This record gives sequence, structure tokens and C-alpha cells, in this order.
Amino acid sequence: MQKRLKIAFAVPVTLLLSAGAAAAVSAGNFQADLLPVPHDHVADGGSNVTGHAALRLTGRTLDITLNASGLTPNEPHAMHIHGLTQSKNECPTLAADASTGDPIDPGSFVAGTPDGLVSLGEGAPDYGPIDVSMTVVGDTSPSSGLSLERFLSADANGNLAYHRSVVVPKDVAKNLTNLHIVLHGADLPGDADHSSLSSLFEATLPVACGEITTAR
Ligand SMILES: [Cu+2]
Repeated sequence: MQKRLKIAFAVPVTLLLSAGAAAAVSAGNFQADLLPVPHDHVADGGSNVTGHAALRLTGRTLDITLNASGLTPNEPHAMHIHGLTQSKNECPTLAADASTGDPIDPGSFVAGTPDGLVSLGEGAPDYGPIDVSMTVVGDTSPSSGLSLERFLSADANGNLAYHRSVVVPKDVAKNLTNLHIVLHGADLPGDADHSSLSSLFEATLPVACGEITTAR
């Protein structure tokens, strides 16, 4: 409830500020420190994904170099730039675990009871919609958000190194510091298999998040 109020008040202020931000240069260096999305460590199997993204913007071309570790090995991980371009967005905290019906471990799931995991849906109010899909080939628009076959897989040690230059929408280029990067996908211990790919909940689970800031 407190968070909803905060967002309601934040919008008008940000709209005023964005009038000044519109004059911002459309070139420069940006970065994001990717830190684990907070989950209960029993529920997420000790997931501890960290990483760093270096972003260089030239016009609408964004050159992205992203390294991450601690990911579920040998599986693709959806990676996106998220957020409402016209307002400052935040990475979710564990308070986002509203547990409205996460389909994990159905044997013990009790609706309305926190399960210790911030699901895709629960995190969405914090990190907003997809702006850019960091695919390896082809389309990078939001519509590729779940095209897992075009996202990079982590190696056998759970490391991932991504580099691609993508053309981003104008409002994304102009508002990068309102946005953040989210990495998805974790095999959870709550089910019998050892893959995140048999469950949309696991494949889309946000595992790391980092707000985009200017870099020198
Ligand atoms: Cu995402």
C-alpha cells in the first residue's frame, strides 16, 4: 500500500523533471550494477546472480556489454531493459512478494501467503514494462521478451558475457537513467526437475536487477 502511494506521488514530480531531461544529450556512457533480486534463499535455491553492464549510447544506437555470474548453467536467460520511460523506476524488494498465486511448488502453496519469491508479475509494478529485449540475434523489441531461443545461455559455470549494439526507441535513448536492466530465469528447488525451462514461472523469475546510471 505504501509503495502504491509513493508511485502516485512520484509521477507528477517526474513529469515536471522530464521537461528538462528532454534536452539531454543523446550520447554518452552508462552503466548498471546488477544485484540479486531479493528472494528467500531456501525458496530460490541460493540464487545469487550478480553482474555489470556497460552501455554506450550514440544517437539511438546502444552498445551493450553485459557480464553476469551465478546464473542457472547451460540455460538461456531473458534479459531486458525495463521501465516506464517517463518516470524513475526501482528494482523490487522482497516486499513485492505479494503471493497472488505463484505456480511454484503447488503442493505447499497457500494463496496470499508470501512464498519468498518475487515473481515476474510481482516485480512488474516496480520495474515496469519491457523496453528492449537483449537478444543475441533478430528483433530486440518488447515482443521478443520471451523468445528464449534468441537469448544467451549461461555457460556450465553459470557465467554469461553478452555484447550487442541495438537500436533503441527514441524515448528509451533519452531516458536511460530512468530505466534498469533485469535478468531472468532460475531453476528452483521446489519442483522435481533440474531446469528452468519447463516452467514459465522459473524461466521468467527475475534474478538480478540494476538501475541504469551515467558513467564516466
Ligand atoms: Cu525482463
